[in-house]
Amino acid sequence: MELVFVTGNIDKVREIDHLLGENFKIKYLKDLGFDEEIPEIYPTLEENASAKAFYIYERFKVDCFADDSGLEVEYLNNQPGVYSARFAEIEENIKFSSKKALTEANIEKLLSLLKGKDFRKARFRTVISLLLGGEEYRFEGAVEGEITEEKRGEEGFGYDPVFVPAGYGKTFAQMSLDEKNKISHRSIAFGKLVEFLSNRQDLLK
Ligand code: ITT
Repeated sequence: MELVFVTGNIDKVREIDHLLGENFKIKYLKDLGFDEEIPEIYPTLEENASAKAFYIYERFKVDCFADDSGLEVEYLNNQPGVYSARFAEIEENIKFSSKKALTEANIEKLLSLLKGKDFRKARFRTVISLLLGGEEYRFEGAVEGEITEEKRGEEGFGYDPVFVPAGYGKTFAQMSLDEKNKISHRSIAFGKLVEFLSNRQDLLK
């Protein structure tokens, strides 16, 4: 059973491949000979995940799934959301030369917008859109927490140094990957996808 993961990120493919086991063969965009950037232009994670999946379905007529993730901060009306990856670039007209510099700037912008605020609730959210025979199924994972006042920890990526999941006294960046994966938005969403696929093999070609 073949499924295409609409991503250019081989690490994400390995992770899901491992979770799904041998009954499924996961391909990714490179396997289709596709290396264009699919535009992520919509204001919600749901729309972006769907748009990416439909883009590949229309083009190749293959069963596929796509994901989109972001950080939603309640005080900021759930921003940066879909703009999480490039938060420091939007409305600023700046381009950062490296991913590391952009991540630093994203965090600085977030901390300065929340400076002096007590209300710091936030969540990481992942949405997956799965298309089987052109029919869409959606899965979501979220982890609630709070934004710290300063960075803590060296592990992980993105906003991990400033996010403390509810019920934990440390940031995602102070956790091992295994520890983070037990509770993360992405693993919750992918867990739901894996459970669905394992129970509904009849839907797959
Ligand atoms: P793709 O190429 O797969 O789109 P991406 O880096 O855009 O990779 P996501 O869509 O999963 O990754 O996430 C968008 C941004 O949200 C990401 O660049 C981070 O800034 C932030 N983010 C998502 N998940 C995160 C996590 O687990 N820890 C920290 N930041 C995260």
